Amino acid sequence: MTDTAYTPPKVWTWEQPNGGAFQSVNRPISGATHDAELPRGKHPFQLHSLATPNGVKVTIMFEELLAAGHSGAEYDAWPIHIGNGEQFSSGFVAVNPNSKIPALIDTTQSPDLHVFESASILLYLAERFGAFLPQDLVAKTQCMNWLFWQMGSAPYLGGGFGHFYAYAPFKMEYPIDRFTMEVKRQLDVLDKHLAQSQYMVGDEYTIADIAIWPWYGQLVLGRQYDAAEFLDVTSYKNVLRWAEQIDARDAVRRGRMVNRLHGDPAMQLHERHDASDFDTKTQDKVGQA
Ligand SMILES: N[C@@H](CCC(=O)N[C@@H](CS)C(=O)NCC(=O)O)C(=O)O
Repeated sequence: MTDTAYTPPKVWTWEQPNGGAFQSVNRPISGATHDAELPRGKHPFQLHSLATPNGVKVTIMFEELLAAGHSGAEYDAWPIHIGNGEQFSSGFVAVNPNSKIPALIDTTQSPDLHVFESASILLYLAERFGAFLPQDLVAKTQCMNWLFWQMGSAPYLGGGFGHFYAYAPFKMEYPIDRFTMEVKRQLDVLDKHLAQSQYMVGDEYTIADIAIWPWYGQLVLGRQYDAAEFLDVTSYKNVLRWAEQIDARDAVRRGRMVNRLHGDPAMQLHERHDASDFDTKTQDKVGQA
């Protein structure tokens, strides 16, 4: 593959490998590639995920629910190694036919209820526990506006900017320019909104914050794509203020640790089955044992 003008053929065909960080994983077809059941723990909720921004939304939500006293939100969190194609196991595909983390099973429903798409999971849990979702029609609608904004916007950040800036086989000016412009516009949207508002919906911390922070909050905190300087993230002062405020929450720190398989060993809790795991089962401690 070269960085020259491309004339598409009449009909596209899949020619492996096509380069990039996910070339061994991505395919143009859906469905299971192999038979494997998902593991199952003892808690009401079984989460199959990874500590990417989409995964972290859900682990933050669970940790926030538990911190707020919703003991019915106890969960087992199992890692899905997406680089090894575990999202294409028969067990995972049965829960999420789209083969993307996060995927959740509510075992308290009969039969088991499968929930996929991170916003659907956040909304499901918020309604189930009556938490982090405003009751009032106006505030709830504002919360939904920003929740859906995140779901529509983040693919430009992750699949667009992040892919071409960090994961593509070589740097290409056109897509990097195109998606940088869009991501900076999105950051400006957030910055103007957060100049007027403590959280995404007034002074109430909601699932809109929980959805947006793992992507845009962590971006301005310099944790995404090694792109903080390139995007001049510190110029978005209101986003930074909001990002630091949410980053300081204990439940957010715990949520970031769950199903994390890379980075600082003290921040990696590969599986989460109990609140005590944060003290005893992080990789720095497991490594010492
Ligand atoms: N819209 C989905 C996106 C989920 C998603 O893209 N998950 C990625 C990790 S962040 C994944 O599982 N990728 C594996 C793959 O593409 O095969 C959601 O919000 O849940």
